Amino acid sequence: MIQSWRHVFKLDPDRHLDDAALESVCLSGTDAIMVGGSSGVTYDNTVDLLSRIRQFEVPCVLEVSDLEAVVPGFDLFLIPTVLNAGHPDWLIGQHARAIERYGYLIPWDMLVPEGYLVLNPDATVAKVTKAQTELDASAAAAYAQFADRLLQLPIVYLEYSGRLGDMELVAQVRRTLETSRLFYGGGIKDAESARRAAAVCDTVVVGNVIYSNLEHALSTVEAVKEKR
Ligand code: 1GP
Repeated sequence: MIQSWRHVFKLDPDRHLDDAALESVCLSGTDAIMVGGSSGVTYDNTVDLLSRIRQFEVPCVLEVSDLEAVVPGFDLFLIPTVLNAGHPDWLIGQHARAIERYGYLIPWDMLVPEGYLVLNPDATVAKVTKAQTELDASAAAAYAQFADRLLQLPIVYLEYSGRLGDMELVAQVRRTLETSRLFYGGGIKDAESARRAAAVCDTVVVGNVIYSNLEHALSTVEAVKEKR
């Protein structure tokens, strides 16, 4: 499923989106809705958002960030591992604990691992994971190659959440990838920034702007798709 995604909207269960806005996001032509956030994600707000999205046909996946908020009923479950985390908990520790506790319940064939590289030091995810964000393009490419060639992760995710990243770095990382799909997220606020990101990655993830400027958010779908 992820192989065909060019554009994804990421919705945060902890943020409010009224019904009309949610409808326009779900009917926008985006390839999927990813539900996730770095803080304030609970079982209840995740169930609530999923049931609202399920009124529409768009694929809907959960990016798991908190074990207490894993809700059944999504099409896939994306499991982030933060490659440049400052603490092994975010690389593998939480994951191992989850498997130990819930292994018998896990629908393994619905799980897709994502190798995250967190590159904006001001993002909540960088703070939570104590990510080593000071990576130049060749260091980022080395992490990405490790994820691609050795770990064989289907997704490498360059995460600049909250600000537009270094598109040269993104392009360099993409050139090194053999099979992993390159997701880019962070600071896409209009069609122009979406176009720039689309030119250098496989899948563009759009988050914040949905809540600050819906019209601009919707314009990113066509902008990304026209680059194909
Ligand atoms: C966040 O990568 C996504 O996890 C999207 O980033 O919210 O900055 O668009 P923005």
